[in-house]
Amino acid sequence: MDTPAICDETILVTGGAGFIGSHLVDALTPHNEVRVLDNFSTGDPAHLPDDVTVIDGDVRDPIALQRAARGVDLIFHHAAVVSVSQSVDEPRRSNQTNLESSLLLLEQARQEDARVVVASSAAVYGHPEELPVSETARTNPTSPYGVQKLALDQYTRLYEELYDLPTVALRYFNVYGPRQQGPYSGVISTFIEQARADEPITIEGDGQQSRDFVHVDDVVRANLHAATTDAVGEAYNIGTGTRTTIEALAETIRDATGSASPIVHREPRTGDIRHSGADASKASRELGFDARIGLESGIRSLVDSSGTGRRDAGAVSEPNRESESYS
Ligand code: UD2
Repeated sequence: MDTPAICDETILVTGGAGFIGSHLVDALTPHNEVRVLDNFSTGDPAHLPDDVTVIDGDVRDPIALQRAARGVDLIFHHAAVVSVSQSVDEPRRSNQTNLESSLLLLEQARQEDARVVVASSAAVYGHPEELPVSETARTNPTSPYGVQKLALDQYTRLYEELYDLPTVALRYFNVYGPRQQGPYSGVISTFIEQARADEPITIEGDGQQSRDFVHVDDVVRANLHAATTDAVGEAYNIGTGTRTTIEALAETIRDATGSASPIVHREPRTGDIRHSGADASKASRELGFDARIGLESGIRSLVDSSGTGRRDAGAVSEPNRESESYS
């Protein structure tokens, strides 16, 4: 199915300066009025196009949220504390951002009668009992982050059931692509950085653990399908349906970069999920969404691009920013 076009809408993207959010903003901006609510704790203003309205505020702040959501037709909710380990260290703090503010956002959406698409996660499944994991599998998160995403996912469904609000939750598997940066950026960007620097590529554990890696451009397409589907009030796995071991990933990245890096093993990560892979058939059937970018070509284009995919700072003019600070 072709990717649906979204035109002439007023759209809010929370976390719109972040990794996934900023790619979504790029796709929406040419044909819509797009607002971004971001506190720039991890988001980067250089990722934003010029013709977007930026509200520099925190999603936990009801006033900022109210202003950002006023008159919108559609909300994509990507603002979150994305670090699983941070959620383990500070469960209440991550809960405020990942759950309490999401509830504020759903309430705001109700007032505006706006459709909502939320970023959920494969973290809702914890250690999957079956592979590939389908949406009906047992949910058993192993971190506060996973509990928060599961609660958000369930609230999203409930808002459709109780209040007839059109909502969709997208359960992302391991997303990668340009602009993924910082300490919680994921194994692909870490390995590419290590390979480029000819430093050892560090596999945690035996490398036989596996993941379903999905390119951010596919994730953007999934969001556009979710924004236009009639099959609302549902959660969908967003992955490719193909699992890759971390060892195979390390070799693919070493080959793609032409690096001389040795591949080394260190201690496994405490609590690491052994295998994670999506049954992606529900999204295919009901949303008409199928991932198109295979891992090798995704890595190849990432390696061939100029690095993190950041814009040249000199080439970016300041976006139309409504600057406010919230503590
Ligand atoms: C992903 C998500 C996380 C959450 C979780 C749910 C990312 C970046 N994170 O965590 O938000 O949804 O899934 O289960 O997508 N590894 C190495 N060497 C390194 C770094 C990582 O071997 O230098 C291994 C790591 O031990 C793990 C695998 O690579 O087995 C993937 O790690 P990750 O941090 O990219 O993502 P994951 O699956 O832990």
